[in-house]
Amino acid sequence: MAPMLYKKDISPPSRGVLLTAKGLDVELDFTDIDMATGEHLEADYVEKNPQHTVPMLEDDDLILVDSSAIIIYLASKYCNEDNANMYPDDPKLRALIHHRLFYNCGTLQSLLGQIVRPFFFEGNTTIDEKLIDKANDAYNILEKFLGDREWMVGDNCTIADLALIPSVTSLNVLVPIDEEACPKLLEWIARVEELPYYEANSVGLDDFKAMHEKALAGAEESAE
Ligand SMILES: N[C@@H](CCC(=O)N[C@@H](CS)C(=O)NCC(=O)O)C(=O)O
Repeated sequence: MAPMLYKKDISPPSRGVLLTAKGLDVELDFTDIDMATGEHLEADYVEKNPQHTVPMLEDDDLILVDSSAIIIYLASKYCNEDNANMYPDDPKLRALIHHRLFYNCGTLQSLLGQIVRPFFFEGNTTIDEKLIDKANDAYNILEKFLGDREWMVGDNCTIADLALIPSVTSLNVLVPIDEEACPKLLEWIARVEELPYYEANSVGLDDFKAMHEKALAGAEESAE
């Protein structure tokens, strides 16, 4: 039986797992969890995942929460000789990949959460200046992670790129990346968009953009 991924496409961490599964050619089954109707808070879901988040992976007796942990598990289990460079054996490259995943979880996802909550759910479409500064700071850091390379770690696309792209492209909807300050970051986004399985991010990103537009329209309406 294929592992079951509980996810929602609009959720950036869910998209990181979807991209990784596609990139590694892993077959998954899917259950959509509708957070708008509180499915993530229902007793049977919370029983499995006390953190009540998506994504969550169920693979036989393993229940795994947090996109970074899921992405590393899929890469550890399913990397083969055809895609070994997505999660290289070299301990130093692996350490850098893990670092980018931790940066995604600790900084980018946390920042997105702080901006998204008031924006999408409380009708407050003015983003706090401090959060805008933090987003620009994060873009500058990512620009430096890239350096003169095309990918976030090493010489090819790895799971680090697949984990980061949903957060970066979603944050870019809310706080646009400054072209002059971060040209390499924008080139990296364009490079990832060329991956044959990029749709695993773009479908949910379109939902995210639609929700952003709806929040802006709602705020305009209530101002009239
Ligand atoms: N670090 C976690 C973040 C997961 C997360 O916060 N997911 C959000 C959706 S994007 C969620 O499920 N929120 C519902 C809740 O926290 O109750 C991961 O990478 O999986």
